[in-house]
Amino acid sequence: MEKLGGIFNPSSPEMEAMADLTYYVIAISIGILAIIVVAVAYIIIRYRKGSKDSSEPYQNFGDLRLEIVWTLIPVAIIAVLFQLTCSTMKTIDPPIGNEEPDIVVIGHQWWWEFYYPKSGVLTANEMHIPVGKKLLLRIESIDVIHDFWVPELGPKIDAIPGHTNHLWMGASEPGVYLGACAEFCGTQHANMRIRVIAETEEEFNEWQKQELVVPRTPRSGIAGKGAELFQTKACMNCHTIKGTPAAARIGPDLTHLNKRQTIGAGVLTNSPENLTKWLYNPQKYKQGSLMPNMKLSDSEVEAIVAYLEGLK
Ligand code: HEC
Ligand SMILES: [Cu+2]
Repeated sequence: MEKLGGIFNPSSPEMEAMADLTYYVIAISIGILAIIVVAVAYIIIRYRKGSKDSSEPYQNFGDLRLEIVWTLIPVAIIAVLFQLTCSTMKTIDPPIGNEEPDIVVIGHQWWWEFYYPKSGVLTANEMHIPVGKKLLLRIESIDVIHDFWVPELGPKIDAIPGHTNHLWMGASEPGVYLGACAEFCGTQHANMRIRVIAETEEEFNEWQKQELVVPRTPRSGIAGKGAELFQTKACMNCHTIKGTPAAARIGPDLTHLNKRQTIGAGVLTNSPENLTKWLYNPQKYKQGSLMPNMKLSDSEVEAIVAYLEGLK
């Protein structure tokens, strides 16, 4: 089940606090506007030309009591807004300490890397979280400034090279929450999508256990040929597949590629057909992507797809 919606469909305690604050501010502003509109309307009608008493209304200068009142009322309104803002910030702002994060988010042109330091899971573009938990995220960037934003779950937060930011992440309901990079970061900025997959604790633990399994490398058949090609066709210079010499992090970790719903940070759904298309020419689906066209032959693509499809 995919959930669409934005900041007005909050699905985490942090986002609920932010939405509440927005509603309070809007309600107070509408209240002020209503008082002013009514007062102006009354004066316009009461003192209009031709009315029973159209003489100049009474002019009142230097009334200390009135001046105190119209100073205190705005001060009180601002104090209320200030207090509401402070309590919201207390809910949404994570600690600025050296606490170990649950997930490290690393922005790359043009995809996201997710690392779970407590378990060692490394994955891309799709973040699994257990529902109802408050997780600490550390946001980083490897190249330029990106911005991590999943509107239903929390505020935007910049991913800045050489600097770390923190964010609380949690979801009240299971589901797939969509997000995207929210800071222009180059040609494929629009295709730098995020999927947060919130699942029950058991499902999450199962996923995490599967992610930590080192897949067996096929030695024979078409998949075996694919595994060999992966190491000889430069794929290994940019990608990691655990249990093989491929350990680079220029591109997404492919150890459990088959478990992901999309490829290319959301440009294609993950299927053997789409993986084939991607391998023939990633530039056709994500022009400017940092994965070059590898100019593979039909049989090479077929073998590599057979190999990658086996990576569950
Ligand atoms: C120069 C580095 C580089 C080389 C060489 C390279 N890739 Fe990639 N690859 C990337 C990058 C970067 C991405 C992410 C593209 C994006 O989403 O913008 C990627 C994405 C992928 C994806 C999609 C993964 C996902 O989760 O979205 C697959 C599959 C893939 N590469 C397979 C291969 C194979 C197979 C080869 C060898 C034939 C290869 N790559 C060679 C850099 C490289
Ligand atoms: Cu970006």
